[in-house]
Amino acid sequence: EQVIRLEDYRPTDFLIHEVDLLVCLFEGRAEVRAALTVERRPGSPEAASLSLDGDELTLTSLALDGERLPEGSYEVSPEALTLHGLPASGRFTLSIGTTLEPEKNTKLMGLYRTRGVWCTQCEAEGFRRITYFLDRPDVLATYRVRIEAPRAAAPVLLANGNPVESGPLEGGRHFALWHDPHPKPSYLFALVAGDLDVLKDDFTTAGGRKVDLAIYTEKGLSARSVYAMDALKRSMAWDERRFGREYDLDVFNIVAVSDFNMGAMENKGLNVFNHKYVLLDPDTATDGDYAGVETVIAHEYFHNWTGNRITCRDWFQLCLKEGLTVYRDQEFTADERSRAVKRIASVQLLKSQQFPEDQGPLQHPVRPTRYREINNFYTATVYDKGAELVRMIATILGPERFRAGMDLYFERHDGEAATIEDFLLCFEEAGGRSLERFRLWYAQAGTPTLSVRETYADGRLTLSLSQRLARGAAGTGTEPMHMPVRFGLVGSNGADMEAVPRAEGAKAEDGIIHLLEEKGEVVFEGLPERPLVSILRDFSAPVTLDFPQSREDRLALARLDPDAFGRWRALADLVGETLADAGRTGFSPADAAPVLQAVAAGAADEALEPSLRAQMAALPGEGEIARLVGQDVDPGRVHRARIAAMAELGRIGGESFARLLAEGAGEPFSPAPDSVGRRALRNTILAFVSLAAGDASRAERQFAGATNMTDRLAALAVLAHHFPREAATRKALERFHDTYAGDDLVLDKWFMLQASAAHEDALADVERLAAHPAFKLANPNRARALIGGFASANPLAFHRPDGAGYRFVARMLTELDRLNPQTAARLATAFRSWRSLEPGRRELAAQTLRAIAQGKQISRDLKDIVDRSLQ
Ligand code: B3K
Ligand code: ZN
Repeated sequence: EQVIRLEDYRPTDFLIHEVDLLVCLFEGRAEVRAALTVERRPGSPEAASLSLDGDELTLTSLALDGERLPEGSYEVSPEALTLHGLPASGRFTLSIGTTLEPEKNTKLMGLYRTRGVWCTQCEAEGFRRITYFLDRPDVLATYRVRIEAPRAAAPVLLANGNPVESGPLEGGRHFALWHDPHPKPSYLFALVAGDLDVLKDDFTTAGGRKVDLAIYTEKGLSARSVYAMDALKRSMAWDERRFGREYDLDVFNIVAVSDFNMGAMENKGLNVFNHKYVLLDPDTATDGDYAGVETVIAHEYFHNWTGNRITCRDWFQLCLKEGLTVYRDQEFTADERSRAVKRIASVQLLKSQQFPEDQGPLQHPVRPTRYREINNFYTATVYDKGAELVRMIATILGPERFRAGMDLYFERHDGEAATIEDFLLCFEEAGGRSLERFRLWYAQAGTPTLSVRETYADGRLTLSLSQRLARGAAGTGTEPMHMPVRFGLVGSNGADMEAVPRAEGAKAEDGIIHLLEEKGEVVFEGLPERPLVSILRDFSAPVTLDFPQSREDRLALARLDPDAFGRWRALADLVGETLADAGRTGFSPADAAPVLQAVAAGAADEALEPSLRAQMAALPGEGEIARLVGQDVDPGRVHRARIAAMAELGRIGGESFARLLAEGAGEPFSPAPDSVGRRALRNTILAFVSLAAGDASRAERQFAGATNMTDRLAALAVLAHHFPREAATRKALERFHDTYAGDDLVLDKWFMLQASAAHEDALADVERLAAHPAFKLANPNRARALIGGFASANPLAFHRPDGAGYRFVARMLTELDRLNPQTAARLATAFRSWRSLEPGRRELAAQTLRAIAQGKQISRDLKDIVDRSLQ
């Protein structure tokens, strides 16, 4: 099996300057003719042949400057086209004909058809499924694309860049010609043809360019893209304000499709989206969906500069565009909504998704150095830890110098395919500070532990810090790294104390301790009282914190810290420890009482914005508790501990929770943050109260009376998860199904909700759902709802002690792998923490993984994940 290594990178021997594509679409097939303007790279050997990538391609014609190539001057297979004896200098044109079957393309990479719509997905290596090409991100060309298609099936014809010309052809066909003046790598190519509805708007850039905006959706759905359009316009304005980045084409098009391997794709001027991240209205979408649409719309738009104008030299540099763009979309949401709430949500995601990856067999550095299948590296580590690294640069440099570094990066590398080194150099130059100890974060995998110890006497506080990184599955280095540690010293009056530190082995400035060595010490003198140490504010470094701070201090911080994130962190860490203990030895109401009282107090604290109260109230998920338990995890015990804690919390919240629920009932829907926060708070509490009372009737009433999907689904979740066998639950599920039977996005929620319901018969339910007429394995959203809902969101059932949950998932994945390897591989990561299970389950999970690996037709995608999981 071929391994691609970073150290083997070398530039191509040939350049491709221009791509002229003719794509003729017919029912059942597509004919592609590519005319490539090619030139031998100055200085590259004259004898070098040109080897173009292909994937399942059929060559139909081949010519060099209009002449057919003689036998023997080339070799062709579905995977490669190699040409010998090409001109030593000057430009020449290579014309390549291929024929495709989009209807049979279930991998959803390259050109495929979804609900009658032709569309493409090229990142990372899909363009080679359309034509033979140097399909790598450092080959930048301008594209001219002519699409010809039957007008009835495809009145809308779109490609990258600006529209040039369109018109009728014979036989009911028509054409459109598009030109993209910005040189781009092939992974950003896109084409769409179909019968679509459209929502139009426009945006005028700061520089005065009027941009036509359009969101295309399947027939009858364009009213649901109003919010996405609003998010797009806000994103465009924000990128101008915050980063000085303007849009650079006359049009910006978004197309929403039903069958898509991931969230969305940032193709130049023609973003293609999973319709889940475009279509919304209060009746069919939850507040979480609204947040998802806003984030993904912004993310893909921001890629226009971080990804498209400046792209990646090779796929090892993926975090250069992804980590940076996630950072940018997080900042957008923080600016548009609440900074503290967004930061907490990002940290929760990091801990629940990236930490387990970093701490298990799929561990890899933010910039990997080898891969077998690049599509398996679109991970939480590359995206979310990648964003944390950019955030740390901003923390280390401060906002002005960070912005100067970004400006320099845009100026210096515009139009180029860059590397992490290029990026870091811009910040070293603009920031006037070495990032030598910092750059190790890109190379060293794993979650470091930051240990903090405090001693106080006579107005003198000493903080001793140390860092440690254990070598994990990736086998990378363990050197000390530059860790910015944000902190505050909180007085009993709830205000930060002014304190000037003295530091050794560390530097402290502007509320940040810079730990650069393994150990460091900071001393504060002349303090009026013993402060409460609020450490790692803003989660300023992605670490595991080891700080044996007393429970009293943490409970005080949860009440008093003037930093909202600090309040949440103090409380969340206490809750996490309490539930981890319960997950090891069983839940003890007496032990948990003070912590749960603090949770209830946080939920009821009217000084906090509602979303923050909801975050204070939420308990960590079972996966997160399992991670905190660490070893020999019994997922059944973790589940029972969490349920017991929820019920106990409902009892503790008592009257105050009942009041909160009563107050909000009947509040009209609005997507505004306060309204979202109040719904989140009420729906979090609804589960606690229902469990405490052992009574489904509140949830039943909320389900029946709900005026929006958030409240309806939350109530249904309480019924399905906690009262699975009650007749009312069965009736509610049926009613929900019948109401939304024609709506795929809502039906996905119906599958997901049942797949994730933890109870004795969950597996039988999921097997029944897999045979439901509406279950379609070939649709990634549906597959993720059922298989992902079960394997990743239902630990109790997935980790059944008899291994039947594992075997069910293995069967589904093996079947899915034949249709769509990328989605199968992604879902298989549900096994990634198998080594931390108790011995019985550990052995059963390993057996299952080995059985998948031995499958006869296993794809490279799935095999890569399974092999690495087992290593
Ligand atoms: N760049 C795409 C992801 C492509 C995934 C390819 N397997 C979406 C995004 O991150 O914006
Ligand atoms: Zn991205």
